[in-house]
Amino acid sequence: MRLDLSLYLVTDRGLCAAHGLVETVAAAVRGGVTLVQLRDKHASDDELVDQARRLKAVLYGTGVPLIINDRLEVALAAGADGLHIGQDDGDVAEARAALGTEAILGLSVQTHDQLARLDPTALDYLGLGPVFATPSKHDHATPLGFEGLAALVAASPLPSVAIGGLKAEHAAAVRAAGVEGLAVISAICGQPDPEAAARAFLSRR
Ligand code: TZP
Ligand code: MG
Repeated sequence: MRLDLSLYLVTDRGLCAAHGLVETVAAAVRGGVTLVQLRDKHASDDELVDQARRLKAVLYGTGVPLIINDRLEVALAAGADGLHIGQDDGDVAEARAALGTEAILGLSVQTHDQLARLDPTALDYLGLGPVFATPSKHDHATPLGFEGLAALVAASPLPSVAIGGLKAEHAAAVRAAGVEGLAVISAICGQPDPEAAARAFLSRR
């Protein structure tokens, strides 16, 4: 599946609850989201596989890939298009070996040290952040700001998305830092009209 990082929706159970997970994702994709990550730190593997299957059904035919956060077993069981892992979520090479060469594999990166240590041949993209402090991730690293983001992008061996506190009005400045796209939770999931919220990001590119 083609990897288009332009607008990456990351789901959150609480924030998606207003419209429901599946309808939130469907609306966001109508609004132009190009990639979807199912992220739920609390769901059991079985619950997550079930949610992933429902999201796959709604994404079918759209060309928008479904990525699973953290849980390799869930990504494999649900037949998802890929996996996104953090620095403490296990080994990139092992994940690649299990997923195969066709799957999309992304890694979160917060520092230059982490950039220097990663193996770009095993990965498809990087998530760089947080750009700003955000209540959507409680244990996030020190925010990079636009300048920190630009420095990290300049050193990145792979295409990247920025994440963390991003709103539509940040789209131009974030892209100017050199990333391929923006990843967002609350600016789409938590909005009264997720379709319009997604569209607002793309009208400001
Ligand atoms: N990783 C770094 S910040 C973040 C994640 C998952 C949360 C982003 O959420 P929001 O609501 O777009 O700030
Ligand atoms: Mg993680």
